[in-house]
Amino acid sequence: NYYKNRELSIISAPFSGGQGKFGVEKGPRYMLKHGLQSRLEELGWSTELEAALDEAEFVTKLKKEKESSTGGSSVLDGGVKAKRADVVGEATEMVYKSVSKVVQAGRFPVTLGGDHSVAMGTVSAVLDKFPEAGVLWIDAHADINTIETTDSGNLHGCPVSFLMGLNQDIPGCPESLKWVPGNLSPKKIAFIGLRDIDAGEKKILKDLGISAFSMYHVDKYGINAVVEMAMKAIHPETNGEGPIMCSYDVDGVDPLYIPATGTPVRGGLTLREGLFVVERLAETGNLVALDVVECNPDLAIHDIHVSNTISAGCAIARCALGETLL
Ligand code: HAR
Ligand code: MN
Ligand code: MN
Ligand code: MN
Repeated sequence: NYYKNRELSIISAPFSGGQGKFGVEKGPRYMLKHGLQSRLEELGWSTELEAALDEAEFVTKLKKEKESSTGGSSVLDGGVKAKRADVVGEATEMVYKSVSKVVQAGRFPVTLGGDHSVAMGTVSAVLDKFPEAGVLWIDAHADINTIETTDSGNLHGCPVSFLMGLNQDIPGCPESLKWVPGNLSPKKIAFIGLRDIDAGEKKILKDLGISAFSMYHVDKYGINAVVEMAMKAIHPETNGEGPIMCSYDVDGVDPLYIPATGTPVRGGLTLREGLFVVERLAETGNLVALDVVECNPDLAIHDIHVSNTISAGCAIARCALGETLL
């Protein structure tokens, strides 16, 4: 157990510029309003709140960028694509600084997104403190497009490629994102829940030999076996033991349970499978950091979709921090 003092910080990362839909910046505020902080306190954690960036300030910035002449265009010098790269670079570096402060102080960082681009900041900060950490990336998507392979140009589809340093030698790579250390080894990440991967991403996963457990594997082996295999994949020498960071995109869970998210894909994890993953991580005592990202209350078409999504997002955090352990 890496946090014997049971101290954590909830870090709000209310940022939406990694994709095109406003509303995902409201995720942290809604989860806090749902009572997340007191529920984590009830689990015996002493908690602090931290804001990596100002929600309103970045909404204004992104709206301005949208109205400007260059705002719509995503093609950069060299023909590569990266929408809103300046703002994404600025926001993710702010997230990096917040999470660094927390993790270096010996506190468990629970980062609430925002879109998944914020993980460039969270994972980089956690690797500084725990260089041997492995990352479990729970998602319908692999988020490993490079600025060359991305079709959409949305940087929330690219954080893993930045974390691995796959963009830094590509001509036209935005200066704003050069702060990312890019030192995540392809051997130190495993994906769970995949079901919507682009052709370019498939090639990267294959070429780099990255462990990826799709919904097919969940059906074939069951979620418990998949989590075991994933932990062993990121810590092969120690039979799965060692620090683990979990970057949890709520779209890994089926939209039946979590509908209010930007890129829902049917055929995902059941809510129980999705919670089991983090319950199992809590049980190991090896979890060192958690992200919960991509809750977008504005995309709900009924009120019940908002509460389902926000309560499930909060449940992911609570289970990761030990709620369901007996
Ligand atoms: N692969 C697509 C793209 O790169 C869709 C990415 C959607 N990403 C997220 N994060 N919701 O997982 O644009
Ligand atoms: Mn996703
Ligand atoms: Mn570098
Ligand atoms: Mn994602």
